[in-house]
Amino acid sequence: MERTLVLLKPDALQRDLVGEIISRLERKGLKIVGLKMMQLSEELLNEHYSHLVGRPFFPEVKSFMQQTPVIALCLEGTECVDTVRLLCGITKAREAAPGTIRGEFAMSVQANLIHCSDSLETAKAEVPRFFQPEELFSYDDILERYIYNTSERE
Ligand code: IDP
Ligand code: MG
Repeated sequence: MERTLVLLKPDALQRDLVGEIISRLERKGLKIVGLKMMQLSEELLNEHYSHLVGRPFFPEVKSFMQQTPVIALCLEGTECVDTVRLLCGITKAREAAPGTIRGEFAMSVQANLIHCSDSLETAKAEVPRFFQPEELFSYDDILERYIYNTSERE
């Protein structure tokens, strides 16, 4: 099954939205297979946001992402990369669709509460960037047969 990386950004911690956001992901039916708090280094951010290097706002984004530790999650589910992107909403939070995490709780382009991998290829690079193999868990989800039908579960 697909896995995707989620980061709850410093604004989520400062605004006491960690539980709300994790709860939404959990209730959707996504399986938590990794979860930890970590302080992001300059080096890790340069790699993680390499597509933003050279953009005028990049130094501020990096400083923002280091203001507090972040919560990193690895989620598992059928086609979960796209699903989690849909739940998050677009980057510019004040225009994100109602019902999405950014659309419900944020106004900013920068402080938009959550990061999630943007494609399966990106997720495959991002999950091992943030989690060691022993920090990821496989376990039976007893509700899985109610979350997916048989053909969706491979
Ligand atoms: P995404 O988080 O929706 O995938 P990206 O374009 O990958 O968006 O940008 C990564 C993060 O960089 C954004 O979530 C946001 O925090 C920040 N960012 C992106 N564009 C801007 C901008 O124009 N101004 C300020 N911050 C930005
Ligand atoms: Mg992105």
